Amino acid sequence: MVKTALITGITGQDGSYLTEFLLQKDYEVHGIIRRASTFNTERLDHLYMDPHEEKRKLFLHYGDLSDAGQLTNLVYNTQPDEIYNLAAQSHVRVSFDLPEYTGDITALGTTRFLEAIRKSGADTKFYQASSSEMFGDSPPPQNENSSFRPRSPYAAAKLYSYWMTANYREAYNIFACNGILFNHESPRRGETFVTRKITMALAKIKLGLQDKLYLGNLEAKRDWGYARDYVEAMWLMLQQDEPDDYVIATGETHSVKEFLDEAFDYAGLDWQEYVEIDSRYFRPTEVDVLIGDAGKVRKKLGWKPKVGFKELVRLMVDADLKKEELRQHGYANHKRDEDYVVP
Ligand code: NAP
Ligand code: F7E
Repeated sequence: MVKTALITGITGQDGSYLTEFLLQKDYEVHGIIRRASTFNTERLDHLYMDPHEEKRKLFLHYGDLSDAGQLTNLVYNTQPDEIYNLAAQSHVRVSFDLPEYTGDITALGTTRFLEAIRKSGADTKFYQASSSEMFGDSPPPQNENSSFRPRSPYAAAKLYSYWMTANYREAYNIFACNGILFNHESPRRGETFVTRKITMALAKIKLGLQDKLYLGNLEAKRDWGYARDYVEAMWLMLQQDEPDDYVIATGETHSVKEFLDEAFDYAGLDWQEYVEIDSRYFRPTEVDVLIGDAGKVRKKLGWKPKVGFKELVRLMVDADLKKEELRQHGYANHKRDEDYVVP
């Protein structure tokens, strides 16, 4: 039996890795994309299938987490076995500028989806992209039993979605899981998150195209894993007999400064010569230290990360250096094989 999955946020970092993963498992994948005046499908282009292709396994539909009617139509029409709700206004700093919009999409968007499942009566499993940000200043290491102390509009919105997911599980017997994922990165990470901002700037500095990198708080510590590893954990949660919530993390923490050390050392440069502090990148309230305790998922689902901190930093530096070099040689739209080919 071919399984069907419906993914929101399919054009994002995790959406693209999850799509690859599910296509390899022979799923039929339906993704919801937003209408934009510019193309927003770059992370999916290598998987795109012509609508005239008979054996097509990937289908893209217009929709938005603000549009409950369309979400209900899509759930009803695709009758998915599994739904992965990855869409969100996902940037913590931006959520302080757009608190209401972040609440509308990152919080209420989840309720619209859960209601779409309930109203359409679809027999589907539901994955909610919850976040370590929900722990805020809860003492580390954080696990499924730690208290939630959100420190941003984004975190508060994710926490609302977390509890709505748990409530629909209890109230309506929907197979709904929260994956509480700690930070995960990759060469496809959005360009304004700190890791990617660093590796992209480093590539330009190395090639003599940039001489300064402006950053905010270098003392913050994060538990950084590799996005490709983490999408497997999402899938595993929905393959169980019972729905549950799981922390996904590496169990190691590093400061932004340590990320700079590792990345610049690897490229043979000293970051102190290039990095300047700009207060605009500080947050009104910061999450100082995140360290995930992923003991439960390791024990119950047998999941553990494959890529560690050093390897992650290096693979991101390598990818951005290669991309920048290709751009310099005029291959503006060149897709790097190691980045985009399904392994
Ligand atoms: P991302 O790269 O920022 O992708 C976000 C996705 O959501 C994009 O596809 C975006 O579409 C879509 N989206 C945004 N607003 C939407 C709307 N109103 N309607 C429909 N789609 C909308 O995020 P990610 O890093 O892949 O993360 C995936 C999910 O996990 C997010 O919910 C994020 O908050 C959560 N999370 C991420 C991490 C992490 O470290 N990466 C950790 C924990 C939880 P466009 O391409 O059109 O913008
Ligand atoms: O910041 C500091 C910043 O924006 C990490 C999202 O995927 O993970 C992500 O949220 C740290 C923070 O990620 C800059 O203050 C310093 O302490 O890369 P980030 P995040 O805020 O941890 C969680 C788990 C999610 O769920 C989110 O969706 O780095 N920092 N200087 C900076 N951060 C940025 N963005 N830019 C700077 O210049």
